[in-house]
Amino acid sequence: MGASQSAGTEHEFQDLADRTGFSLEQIGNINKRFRQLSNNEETLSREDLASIPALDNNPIRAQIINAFFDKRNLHQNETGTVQEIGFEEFLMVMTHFRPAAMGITEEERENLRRDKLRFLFNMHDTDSDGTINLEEYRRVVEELLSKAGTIGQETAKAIADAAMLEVASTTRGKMVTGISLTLLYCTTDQIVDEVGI
Ligand SMILES: [Ca+2]
Repeated sequence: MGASQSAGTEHEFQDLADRTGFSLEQIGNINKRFRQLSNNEETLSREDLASIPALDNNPIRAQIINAFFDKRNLHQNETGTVQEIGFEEFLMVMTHFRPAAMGITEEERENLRRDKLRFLFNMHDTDSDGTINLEEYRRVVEELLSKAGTIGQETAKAIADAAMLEVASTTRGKMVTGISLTLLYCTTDQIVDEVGI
């Protein structure tokens, strides 16, 4: 019984490794973490992720959690959200954080970078309309600065407005994919640390 079960898992993991680019060892570790977070259930809810203590002080905690339930990140070519995710979906979201493997081509590296930027962009394009408007951008800046302590909300708003004004002068008030969000690029590594993979 045990043997056939583990053979099935091995086969599944190999299939997932082929599809995601993760190694079998990485998939095993992510699976262990998934089971821990879901209390050994088949699916994971927002509440399960909200229980990660390392996320408590993260200014964009809510967006990080939402990102795991956002269909755009689940490679489903759809918008909207799901209530719960299974291991495969959890892994699909984690592919956005996959470190670049040794010996990949320049083109592959560029694709990975774009993928991460798209993920971050989606995180802040909360109404999924493909652009980040002033209101969404203000929220990003306010949240990122909210833990700085000495910076008040009005200051954060002024910083966001000034940055958006600069973008608006060339793009009519709407930010196109990737622009200025490069500054948030480091966030993906932080997410990996905090989710504990
Ligand atoms: Ca939007």
